[in-house]
Amino acid sequence: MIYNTEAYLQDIEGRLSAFRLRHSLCVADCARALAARYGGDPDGAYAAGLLHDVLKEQPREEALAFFRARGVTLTPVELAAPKLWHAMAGALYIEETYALPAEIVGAVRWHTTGRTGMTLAERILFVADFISADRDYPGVEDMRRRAEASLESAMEEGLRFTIYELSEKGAAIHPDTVACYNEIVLRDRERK
Ligand code: DGI
Ligand code: FE
Ligand code: FE
Repeated sequence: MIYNTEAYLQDIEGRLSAFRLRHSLCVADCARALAARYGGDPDGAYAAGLLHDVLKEQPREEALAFFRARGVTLTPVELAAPKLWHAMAGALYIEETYALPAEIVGAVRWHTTGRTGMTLAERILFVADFISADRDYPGVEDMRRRAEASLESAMEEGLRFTIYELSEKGAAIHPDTVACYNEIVLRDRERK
């Protein structure tokens, strides 16, 4: 697969603020490094990183029209959480626009909630989004150390953090987020 990096860059430059453009470049770099470390496809990881938030700044009405036009129905949890939309819409968009392989489309599709049975490419992007060079939150250093030890360890902590933050705010937790977390902690327990 030959990735048209120039086209992806032009696309995100036209759609994203300077802040999120920089984030996307950092996630792409980080995903490429994780792919090299964990035996993934570095070029694919880089492409997924560049494009993962491509529709993050799409206006809500436009996103809803985008789903409507494709016959996508949102669950009540999804309807209540516009922050989840860019992963769903972004995956459809890059598939339609760039005919990217399923592995890249899946990485973008699941980068926000996670899901059970995540592929290597999906886990790489999920973790890269948490530990990219632009990220600066309390605990990011711990996350980076975990990501060096194993993707699962970083994912578990990231999901715990997300579930904690959302529940603290009284927000709904997407069932895919919960399922992803449960799968990881149950698998850990098996090993102990
Ligand atoms: O797009 P980014 O900001 O780089 O990162 P992201 O795609 O992981 O989005 C993070 C946002 O998504 C954050 O504000 C919390 C929200 N989110 C993640 N998982 C869930 C969620 N919101 C709800 N309601 N439920 C979830 O399970
Ligand atoms: Fe995102
Ligand atoms: Fe992101």
